[in-house]
Amino acid sequence: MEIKEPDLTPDQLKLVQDVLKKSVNDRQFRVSIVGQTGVGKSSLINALFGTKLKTDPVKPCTKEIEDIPIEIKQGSTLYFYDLPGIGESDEADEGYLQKYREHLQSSDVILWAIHADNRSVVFDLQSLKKIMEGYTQEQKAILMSKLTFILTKADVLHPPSWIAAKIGNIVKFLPAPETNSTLEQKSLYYQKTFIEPYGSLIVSKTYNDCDFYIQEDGFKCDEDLGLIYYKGYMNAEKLDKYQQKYPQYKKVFERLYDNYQVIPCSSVFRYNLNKLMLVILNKLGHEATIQFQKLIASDALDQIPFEQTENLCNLLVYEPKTQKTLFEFSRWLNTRKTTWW
Ligand SMILES: Nc1nc2c(ncn2[C@@H]2O[C@H](COP(=O)(O)OP(=O)(O)OP(=O)(O)O)[C@@H](O)[C@H]2O)c(=O)[nH]1
Ligand SMILES: [Mg+2]
Repeated sequence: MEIKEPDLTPDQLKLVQDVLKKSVNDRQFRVSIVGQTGVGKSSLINALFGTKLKTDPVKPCTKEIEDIPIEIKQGSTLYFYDLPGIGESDEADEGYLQKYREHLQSSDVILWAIHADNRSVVFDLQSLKKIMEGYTQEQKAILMSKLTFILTKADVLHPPSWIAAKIGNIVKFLPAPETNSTLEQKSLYYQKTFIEPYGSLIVSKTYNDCDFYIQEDGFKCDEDLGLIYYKGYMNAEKLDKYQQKYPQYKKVFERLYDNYQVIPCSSVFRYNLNKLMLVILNKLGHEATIQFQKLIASDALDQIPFEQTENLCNLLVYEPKTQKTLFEFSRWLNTRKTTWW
């Protein structure tokens, strides 16, 4: 599906940058999660914040927008919004897309969740287009600048096995190199499909913590608010080029580049949740990064207590002839616990 967006005029660009500025006095940060039904949106919020949003293994579940206020420090709240999943039925989708259209305008960051094991893109692309129907160029640019695509349920990509690294009494899940490479390629594929076509419209921003100043096309600094903007599509080649030319600003380019990343994650394995939260906070701005530092400081989002890992392994070998269970992974793990580790 070829999409060619005309470039923004200087006035339009100024308007987009103004909307993306987050006033330091507006201490309510809003993050919304959207995507097809069943991709694991509610589960992801539960994994991030220990909430108990309803989830369902079979049928569409979230029917109304749920708001989840996360107050880390008094007076500054991070609002997460769980939206109903699209793809339920034509009639339901019409209402949901209308809700998306209204609600996304007031969100600061929008997570668009896609099942990691999916490869058909038409439904999501068409839904994105439907949301933007009737949008002006500036509104499209604002929406695309706020969007981050995520690949959910990354744990379903196997074999080869995922690696559970046991560190003391906690476990961190990592994909085996082959799975990691598949995830990287998938992320690139979705980046090319969903982000690149709108690349010329996207305005990415990050905070200026290093007297950043360069004279290159696409970059602009807002000295009053300490913000750096980049307009356009920052791909891996551009990142590499700028990092080589200005090594002192490596971290700035990295943060800008992160805004265009498609992030694979898993709620079940708690994989990459820390990285996802970091990208969200960076996208929300410096103020949010300071206010909600606690969420990412300890790496706890990616950790699972060792005793809970046995519930995540599901192999049971049964012989119908003898009606015997020959092997059950969780039991095996239990017997090894005392002897192995
Ligand atoms: N393997 C695996 N399953 C997951 C993961 N996250 C969610 N699930 C399962 O996927 C199913 C659907 O999850 P939900 O969180 O209800 O999905 P949703 O996107 O909120 O669905 P709607 O509310 O209908 O839009 C549930 O059975 C979850 O247990 C994950 O990271 N890995
Ligand atoms: Mg849900």
